[in-house]
Amino acid sequence: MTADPADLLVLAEKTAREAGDLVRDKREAVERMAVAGTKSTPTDVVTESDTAAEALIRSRLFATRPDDGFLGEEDGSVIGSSGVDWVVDPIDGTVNYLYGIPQYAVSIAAQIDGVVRAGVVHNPASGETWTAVAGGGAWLDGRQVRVSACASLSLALVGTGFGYDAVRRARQAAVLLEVVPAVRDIRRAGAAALDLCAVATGRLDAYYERGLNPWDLAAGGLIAAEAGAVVGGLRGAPAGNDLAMAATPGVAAELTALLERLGADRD
Ligand code: LIP
Repeated sequence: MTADPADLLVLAEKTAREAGDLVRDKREAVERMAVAGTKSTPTDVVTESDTAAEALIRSRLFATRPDDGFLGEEDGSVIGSSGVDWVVDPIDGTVNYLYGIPQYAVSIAAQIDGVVRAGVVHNPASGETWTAVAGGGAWLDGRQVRVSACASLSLALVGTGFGYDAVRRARQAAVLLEVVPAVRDIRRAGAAALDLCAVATGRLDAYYERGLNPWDLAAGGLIAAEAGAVVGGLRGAPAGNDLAMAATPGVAAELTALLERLGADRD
């Protein structure tokens, strides 16, 4: 089956909106959302909305494209034969979702032959939807977005996040101690996909985090890059689990050098 990124994006956006309606309605139906289970640590939670949303997304994507591959946060991977692989976080920002904080997203990316070519990040609480196809720019609700013009790290508003493991968090806090005095301020909003979209939209000048999974990063990383952000890791590595950074070009080199000096990509 041929794979046009624009067609993949249409399917991804429709699916993300439907999944977003499901998770939002489920959250609004209860005062307190129950924890259905935990994963890497007792604070790494999953709700029945996470699993229901991922099941819906799988069903919709495979109904249209049965030969594709799939990598989801909650229910593992499916090997495909079409050359298209979907990388999905049904609820990025699950802890925010659990607490009723309206900062969570459905993130769906399409890889063609291993390269992300289309992505959508949809915030069901705000209704905001970011989209991109490779080479086609980044868009928020139909309006093209670009990174900020910040040209000095000391004036940069920088987002970050922390893992679920206490030992990792202690190390991340040690790095943060050195970052805080070097920048305008820090924001920790709790959803990597939305942090990456914030960089794309100029709401953050940069974002970095250690320990992201492919489903946290895939769609938001494309959107940030298509908005003009420098997206990568440290020491010449691509963005990935060791360290993911997205920054407006005016601060990317300064932030990269600082994070490399601090060993932000190491425990
Ligand atoms: C979350 C990320 C966030 C990170 C959290 C968690 P989840 O993903 O979006 O940036 O700081 O620790 O990994 O678990 O909500 O899909």
